[in-house]
Amino acid sequence: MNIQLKQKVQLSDDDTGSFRPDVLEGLSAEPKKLPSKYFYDKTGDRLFQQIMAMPEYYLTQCELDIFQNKAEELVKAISNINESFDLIELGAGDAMKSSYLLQNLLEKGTDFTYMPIDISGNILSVLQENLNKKLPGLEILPLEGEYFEMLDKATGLSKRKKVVLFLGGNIGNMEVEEAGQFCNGIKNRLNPGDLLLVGFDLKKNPNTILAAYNDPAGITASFNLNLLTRINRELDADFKVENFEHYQMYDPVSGACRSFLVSLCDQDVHISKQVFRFKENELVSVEISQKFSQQDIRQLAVDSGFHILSEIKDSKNWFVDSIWMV
Ligand code: AVI
Repeated sequence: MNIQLKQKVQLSDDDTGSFRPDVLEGLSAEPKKLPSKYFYDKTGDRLFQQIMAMPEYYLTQCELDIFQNKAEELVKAISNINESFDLIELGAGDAMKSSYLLQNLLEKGTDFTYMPIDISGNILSVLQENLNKKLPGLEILPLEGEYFEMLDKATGLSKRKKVVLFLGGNIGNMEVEEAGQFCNGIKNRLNPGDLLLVGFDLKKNPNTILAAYNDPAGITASFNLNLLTRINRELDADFKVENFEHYQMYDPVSGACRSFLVSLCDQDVHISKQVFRFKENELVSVEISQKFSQQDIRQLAVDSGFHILSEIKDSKNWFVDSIWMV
């Protein structure tokens, strides 16, 4: 691969490009909402690292169990495509889990380039530094920006087969319909025979799920409230963060686990010369973390134009990495 391609590819427009209109639109809506993709500024990245280390937040450990202890099975499923490929990871974060797969692939002498995509340039720098140390033989091309724009960039860079990873239960941060459109969007950017590996958090004891998003130390609360601090800093707003509180709910029937910020009083907030009125106890929806049954996953795969090749679960059967082919 051309050495220049190993530099980080950046989007030309800055992150605030969509941040401001998204926030203004979300807070003008009824009921109010804010997109969770903006959680991840520098403080948000650090708080999310803390969430992943919490005993209650089982998702990371479950998927890590798959990547640490079932990497052979993952490699076998991926090797189905039988030729050199680009391994593209959407929302790669610090690549903590995927590094086990990368190591296994390197040990088997597989010819591939790792292309981590993330909206956070900060976390991509951490990833690159870690992987350069841990896996010096790895060919890596970080792509900073929105998933589809970077996926288009990645597919434009080479004609090789593609294996796309979407781990960590990130698919759950979309409403069900949106998840279908998203998977279909990936499918439309791939060719027959390409693969998509998606991590799904499975429906389980509702108390286990609720505890993962309602930790007693309040880390998840700080993570969610940090979005208001980010809006204050980047969009010249005057949220009084102490006037809002984190609220979490889980509906075991639909599998929707939702987080809200609750306004603790009647208050006005100014953002870029606009005034937003919040009533006492008014909710701002900030995140969905959808949980899935096996049937939900099968339906999603079929509806978005894939067929399921194999499914690998952790030892508790709480999480599944589902491997789909176009
Ligand atoms: C990134 N995503 C999969 C996390 C989740 O579980 O929905 C984000 C998160 N929000 C609160 N805790 C973790």
